[in-house]
Amino acid sequence: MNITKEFDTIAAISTPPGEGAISIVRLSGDDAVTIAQSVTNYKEKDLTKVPTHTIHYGHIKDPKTNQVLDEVMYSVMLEPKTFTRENIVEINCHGGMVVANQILQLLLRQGARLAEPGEFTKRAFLNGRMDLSQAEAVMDLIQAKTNESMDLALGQLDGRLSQLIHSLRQKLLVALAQVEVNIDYPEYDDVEEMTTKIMKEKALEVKEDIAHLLETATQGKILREGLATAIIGRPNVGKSSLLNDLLLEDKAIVTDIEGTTRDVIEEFVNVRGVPLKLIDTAGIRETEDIVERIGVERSRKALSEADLVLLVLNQSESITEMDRELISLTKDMQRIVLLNKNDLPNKLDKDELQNLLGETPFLPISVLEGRGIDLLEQLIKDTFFASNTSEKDATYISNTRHVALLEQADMALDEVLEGIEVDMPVDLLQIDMTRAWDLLGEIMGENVQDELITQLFSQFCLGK
Ligand SMILES: Nc1nc2c(ncn2[C@@H]2O[C@H](COP(=O)(O)OP(=O)(O)OP(=O)(O)O)[C@@H](O)[C@H]2O)c(=O)[nH]1
Ligand SMILES: [Mg+2]
Repeated sequence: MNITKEFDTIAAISTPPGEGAISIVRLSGDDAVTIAQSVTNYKEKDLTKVPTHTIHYGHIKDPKTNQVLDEVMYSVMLEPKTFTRENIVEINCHGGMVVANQILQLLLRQGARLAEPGEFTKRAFLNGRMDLSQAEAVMDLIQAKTNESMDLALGQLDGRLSQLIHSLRQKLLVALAQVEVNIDYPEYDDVEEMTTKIMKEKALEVKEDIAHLLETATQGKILREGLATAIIGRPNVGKSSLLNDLLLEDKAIVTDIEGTTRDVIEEFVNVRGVPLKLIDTAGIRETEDIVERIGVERSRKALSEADLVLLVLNQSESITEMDRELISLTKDMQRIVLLNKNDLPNKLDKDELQNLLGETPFLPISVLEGRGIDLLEQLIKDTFFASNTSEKDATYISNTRHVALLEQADMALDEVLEGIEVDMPVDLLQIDMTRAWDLLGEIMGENVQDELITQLFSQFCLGK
C-alpha cells in the first residue's frame, strides 16, 4: 500500500454531542503535548516534562487573551504505546458542547488540524497498531446493539479473525513454497507431481475453511445489523400496537381506523439478547387510496426482505381471504403467527387455521392486556438461537467486505483446482493461488487501495 505517513497533529471532540458531566477533547500527533502545553496556565505543571501515561490537573487558558476557559484534567500518553501509536493528549473538560468546542477551536488556533471522521483509528491502522479487520471492529463496537454484537466486535478487535485468516494464508504459502521447489528442480518429474498434489490438498483444505466461515456470515450480519423482523397483517389487527409494546414506547400511531399506518416504520430493539430491527408495516388490503396503496407496496417489499415475519391475525374475527393470502405468502419464511385480541370473544376457527398453517405453531396474545408477549419474546429468542449453533467462541464473519473477499478467494481456488484437472503448468496454477492469498490478505488491509481505506474510515464518527 502507498502510505504517506502524515505526522501533523489532529484534534477532535471524542465524546458524543449533547449534555454530559464531562467531554473529552483529543489530540494525536507529534505536537500533541506541545500544543496542549501552549494552552495550559503556565504556572502549572509542564506537560512536556511529565512521564507518559499520567494524568494532570490544570486549566485551559487562551494565551492571546489570557482568558481561562475551563478547569480540566490532561491525560498525557506518549508514543508508541498509545491507540494511534502517536503522542496523545486527552483533555477531560466540563460537559456540554460550548466548552468543548471553545477548547477545540483554541487547539486548532495553536496548530492542530481538525480530525476527519475515523482519523484516529485510521492512524492506528496506518501506523501498524491494528489491521483493517480490527479497525472495522472498532466501528462495530461503537454501533453494537446488544451484548452479543459487542462480543462479536470485541472478538474481532482481539484479532481472532485475523489469526484465522492468517492460518489460511499459511496453508496456501506451504503450497506456493512447493512451487518454488518445482521451479528450482524442474528435472525431477516426481517433484511436479508432488507440487500439484500439495496444491490440490491445500486448495481443498482452505476452501473448506472458507465455506465454514461463510456459513457464519448470515449470523454475523444479523448480530451486527439486527434481525429484520417485519410485522405483517391486514389493517387493524394490532400491528402497530405490538410494535409499541415490544419497544416499550409509543412510536407508532394506533387507532381503530383501518389503514392507520401508511408507511413502514423501523426501530431497533433488544429482545432477550436478540437484536431486532422491527418493521411495522401498513396493513395489507386492496385499496383505492393512493397513499395507502404505496404503503401496501412497501409492506410487501419489507415482507420479502425480512429475516423473520410476525404475522398478526385478529382472533375476534374469522379468517379472511387476505389472511389466507398472507399465510401462503410467508409459508417458506421464518415466521411466528400471532392471534391478537385474545381478550375479545373468539371467532376464529383454530382447526381451519392449523390446516392452513401446517407445521407452523400459533400463539394467542392480547397486546391490549399484555398477555402472551413474554411467550412471544421467548419464542423469538428460541427461534433465533435454534437456527444458530451458537458456538460461543466461533468467529463470525459479519462484514460484507469480508464476505466478498472470501468468495473471491474461493473462486480463485476453484480455478487452481480446475487447472490441476486439465494439467495446466504449475506456474499458471501459482498465479491463481497467489491471487487467493492476496485476496485473503485484503481482509486484514494488505494491498488495499487507498481510496477504499479512506472510504471505510469515513464511516466512523468524528473523534474516533
Ligand atoms: N381488544 C383489543 N384491541 C386491540 C388489541 N391490540 C390492538 N387493539 C386495538 O386495535 C386497533 C388497531 O390497532 P393498531 O395497532 O393501530 O392496528 P394496525 O394493525 O397497526 O392497523 P393499521 O396500521 O391500520 O394496519 C386499535 O384500536 C387498538 O387499540 C388487543 O389485544 N385487544
Ligand atoms: Mg398500524
